[in-house]
Amino acid sequence: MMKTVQRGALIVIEGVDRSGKSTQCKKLVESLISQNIKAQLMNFPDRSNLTGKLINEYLINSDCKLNDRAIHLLFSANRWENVEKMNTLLYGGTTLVVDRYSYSGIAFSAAKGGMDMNWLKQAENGLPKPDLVFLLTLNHEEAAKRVGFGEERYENEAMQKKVSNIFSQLAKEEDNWRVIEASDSIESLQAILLGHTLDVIARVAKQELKSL
Ligand code: DGP
Ligand code: NA
Ligand code: NA
Repeated sequence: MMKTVQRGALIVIEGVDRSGKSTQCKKLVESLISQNIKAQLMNFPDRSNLTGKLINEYLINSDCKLNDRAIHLLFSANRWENVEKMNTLLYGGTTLVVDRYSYSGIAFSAAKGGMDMNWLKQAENGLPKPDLVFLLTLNHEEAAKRVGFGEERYENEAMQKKVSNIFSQLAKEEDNWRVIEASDSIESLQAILLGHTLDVIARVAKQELKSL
């Protein structure tokens, strides 16, 4: 007899720093669990593993010098370190809500310049492909007002504006993306995200995961 796949959905939230991704990810997981849907939060970069510790040092210490391609590959390796865990959870029926993914990898590296887009995407090829990507958009002035902005390496206006433009470009090229204006209240944003997420969970339950 054929085994029926009943997998969870891979949901990613992307956006510039301080756009509210982490809050929305957390709330989305809580909302799903309260409806008896198996769900788990994942966060990239995952600062708890070996590559994550190096990445954390790079982000918090502006004196830390590291070649642009080397750090690009480290961020990518940090996602690869989690691939078995992701597949196990997804095929075990758990929906994953992921705070940043490969698209951050592409956007932040592309914003630095000097690296070919195809080269940047290559490191992500083969990772599980999201069933849905939310892009939270927020103008720089609002993001910069939010608590903690400016503490880490990339949190400056020039970088964030470039990243924001590259995300918008990716949203046009990639499928499964939803662009959401993030200046609304936490609750109204959450309602929109939850609605789309529930649709996708139902739609992909019996589909194979695709790869980037
Ligand atoms: P977060 O903890 O999600 O706020 O991410 C920390 C910072 O690292 C943030 O400025 C975004 C950036 N970042 C996230 N993923 C990647 C990546 O894959 N590559 C690069 N270069 N930067 C990333
Ligand atoms: Na950040
Ligand atoms: Na993250």
